[in-house]
Amino acid sequence: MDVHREVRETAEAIDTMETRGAAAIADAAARALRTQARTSDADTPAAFRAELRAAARVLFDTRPTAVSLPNALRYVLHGTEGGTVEALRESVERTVGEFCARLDRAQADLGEVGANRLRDGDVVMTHCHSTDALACVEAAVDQGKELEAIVKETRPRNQGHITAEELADLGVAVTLIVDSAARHYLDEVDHVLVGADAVAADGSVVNKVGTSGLAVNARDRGTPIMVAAQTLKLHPATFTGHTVDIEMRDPGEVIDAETQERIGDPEVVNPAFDVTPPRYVDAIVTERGQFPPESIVTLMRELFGEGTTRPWEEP
Ligand code: RI2
Repeated sequence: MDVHREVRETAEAIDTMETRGAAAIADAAARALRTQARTSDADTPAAFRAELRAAARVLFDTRPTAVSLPNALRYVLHGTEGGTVEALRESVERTVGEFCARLDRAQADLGEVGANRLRDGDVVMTHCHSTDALACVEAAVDQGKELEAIVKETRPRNQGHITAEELADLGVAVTLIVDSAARHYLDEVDHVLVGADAVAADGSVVNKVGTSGLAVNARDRGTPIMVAAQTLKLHPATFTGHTVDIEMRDPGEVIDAETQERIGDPEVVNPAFDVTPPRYVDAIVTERGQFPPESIVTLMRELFGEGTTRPWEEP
């Protein structure tokens, strides 16, 4: 099957995490499908659709946990209609345009909702790098609130560094800590603020590994934990009992081969995500308002109906 070079490059960039973050992955995947459609020389509608599906498969096979990826691919594939190749091509163009615009709007709306939870002078603790979480801080700063942040570096890839830089650009005073210092500083924190790669129907939050331990510690210290997650992160298949696959990444991200060998060649495992049970989460902030985790299922029913075939579309 003729999958365009740019689709393979996008897949490679997602796989190697050059393109990362659930929202950015969804945006890149939708745009890659548009490139496939624009450049397709399929001569029948069936061949065109088959090409699009093949491209979607290449993108889908990159990272298993962030549900924004399959949600984006389904949105484009289901939105593609027409009886001729030209009509189908135009339909992909329109659907991808709508999708990307909706992503941007959703994040801005979510930011406004999340900002209402943040007061002037608050200190937030972050884990990893989430554009949804940063949208809340940005909206709060735009409202004139002064915030401070304690930023966990987030081993093994130190994505907290990206958060530190972006928060500093927003004028937020940043303190960077190693992950294991989080509990030590939780007493000084008003909110733990994280993103999500997937939210299950029972309100469990799948996010960068270390989130669940942070949430348990925060609960113990009485620090509220807010999760910023556009509805694109809601996982429709969890309605029917499916669990979310946790991506295992290369041990080389944790330790270099030489050091590994020197310390007795232990087995090294590198799960990218973990699952935070709903009882450790205070609020899930979406572009449709904020929800206690236990009631996210109501929003999912409203958005998806009982079915799982057409996720992330308006009812
Ligand atoms: P936004 C990231 O995963 C982090 O776990 C982050 O919390 C989540 O995606 C959501 O990111 P990774 O792709 O969509 O860095 O909020 O493994 O940007």
